[in-house]
Amino acid sequence: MNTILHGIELECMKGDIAKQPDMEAVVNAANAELMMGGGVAGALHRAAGPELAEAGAPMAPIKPGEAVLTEGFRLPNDVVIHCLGPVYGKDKPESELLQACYWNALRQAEENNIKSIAFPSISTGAFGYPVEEAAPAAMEEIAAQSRNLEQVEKIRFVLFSSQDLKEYEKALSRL
Ligand code: AR6
Repeated sequence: MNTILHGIELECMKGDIAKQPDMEAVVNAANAELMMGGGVAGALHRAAGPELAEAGAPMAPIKPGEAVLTEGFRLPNDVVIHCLGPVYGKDKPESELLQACYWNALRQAEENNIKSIAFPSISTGAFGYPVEEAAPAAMEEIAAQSRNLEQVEKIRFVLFSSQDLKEYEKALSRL
């Protein structure tokens, strides 16, 4: 599903965040230490190689809502933007911290002249954020920021399951 909003192409698709060769940046659903993990962090670190964790180490730990940038190493992307999402039920207020991830990731992209960025569904795996709440929060923040973007031209959500894809498409269609 594709939409243009304020001149920005917004897309939702099912797929693997580590296999997005046409995007300049991919976003990692990171841990605070910026180390290898499960889910998205596992897929990205495995594909990028050990240099990804070495590059992140000097910037760790990061706090919920923050985003930092490294190069992509063996990934097909120039850069990885690492976001620490909130742990649902622990890091509060969850929706503000989740939206801060998207805001900070887009700010990093803008500062680094990045034209295309792919996001996973931050916090909805190990961190337990219900996808039906996370999807509209993420999409509303992207929509709010889209009018301020000068470098970013394309934003993609890469969802792992059909159910997650459905939730993000629903949120996109409501914008
Ligand atoms: N591509 C796209 N989406 C994926 C992939 C993939 N390869 N793998 C999983 N997902 P999670 P979080 C989906 O747990 O909740 C890590 O271990 C997954 O189904 O990766 O922010 C870190 O080290 C879910 O919908 O991120 C942290 O400790 C979504 O991506 C912690 O988990 C996010 O799941 C971060 O937890």
